[in-house]
Amino acid sequence: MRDMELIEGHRAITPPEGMPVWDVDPFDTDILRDPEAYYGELRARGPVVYIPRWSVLACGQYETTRTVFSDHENFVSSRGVGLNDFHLGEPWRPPSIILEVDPPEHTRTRRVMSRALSPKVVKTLVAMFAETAERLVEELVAQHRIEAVEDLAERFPISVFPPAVGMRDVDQRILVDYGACVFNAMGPDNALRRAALARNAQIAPWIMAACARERLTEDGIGAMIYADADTGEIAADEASLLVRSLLSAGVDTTVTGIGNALHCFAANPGEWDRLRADPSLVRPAIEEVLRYTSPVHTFGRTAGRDSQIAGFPVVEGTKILCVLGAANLDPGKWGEDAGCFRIDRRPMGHMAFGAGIHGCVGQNIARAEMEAVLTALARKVARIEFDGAAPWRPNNAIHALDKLPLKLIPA
Ligand code: OVM
Repeated sequence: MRDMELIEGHRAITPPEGMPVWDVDPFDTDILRDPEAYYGELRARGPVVYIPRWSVLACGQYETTRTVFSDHENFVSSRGVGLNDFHLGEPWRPPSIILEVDPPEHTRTRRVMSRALSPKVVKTLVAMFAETAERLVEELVAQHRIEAVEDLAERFPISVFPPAVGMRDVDQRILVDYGACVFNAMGPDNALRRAALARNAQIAPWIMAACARERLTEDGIGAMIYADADTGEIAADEASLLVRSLLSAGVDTTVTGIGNALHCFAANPGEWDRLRADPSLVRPAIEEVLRYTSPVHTFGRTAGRDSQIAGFPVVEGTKILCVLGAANLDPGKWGEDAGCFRIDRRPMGHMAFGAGIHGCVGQNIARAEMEAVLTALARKVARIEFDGAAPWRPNNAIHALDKLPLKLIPA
């Protein structure tokens, strides 16, 4: 251990006995822009592979990915879910006290967040979500041609989520960019991560200030979290960090989910017709969007002790990339048409929200946002057509569109 070699701030490992070795950079911008071939090859090479470029393991087959991701006892989050091992170096920001912790620390903060984002709370927001979506979609349909990333995918969550949290002043650019920073920071020290961290120097102070109790309304999700500081369930500085988690994980992800949904339907007009013919398919349609174009494509874990993956030995300190995007397209799980977007698939057990004790705590609110947007669109828009190139935006952990020029054909 004394002369342990580090790479990307984690323990450099030797290839585990018998494990396939793949000389690839999963964070190469070409792969991040168009990952499907990489996903397929990752799954084809085996349940787990060793990637020398970053001295990490990676899995993309559904079963193994799910097993590793939900095994919080062997594969911990407290050492960071990116490539840096928090045991061996300073994290780039004070760690999240819900994402980057293990039980027992995780249990208390998770309980507070679960309550603040419970189905009961989400229910109180759906009318506001629906009205906002109706108004926004009406305006955009009148416009006819839109740049759907900024005009809709970003604008909708920014119009509803920060107000739901209780934020009084909202800045679309800062909030969306902060999410991009957090997710790019999970990757290696590449150009994406460097740019994100440089940008974060300006953003982080704004974000932390926005998390203070006196900046929040008394009736929002943020106030609910602070109320748990009054009872002593958490400390006041923990409340502000949990509000930071809302802003870290709750904006860029839903922006991406909505943008990706629009892309799915522009590319599959027959599925749009089906949704319009039967609006009760909106919920399964959302799950299929999440499976087919998972907003979070890759998330890491660290082996907290010597263990095994798919029968191969894994030493303590090993970083494992769980490629959720690959698992969600695995024909071994979803069948030979895994690569088809079908809104009636009902893809039970998809990995877009993760799995296990760290499974997305905001998934109910995320679904509610997507439902509001798709429902309003299904009522008012007969066809969603591409109106130019729709390139993807490379990010070390998020699979999002950079631009999405669309024509909305009114119903
Ligand atoms: C957090 C956090 C940040 C990014 C993602 C996430 C998907 C959580 O700060 O707690 O979960």
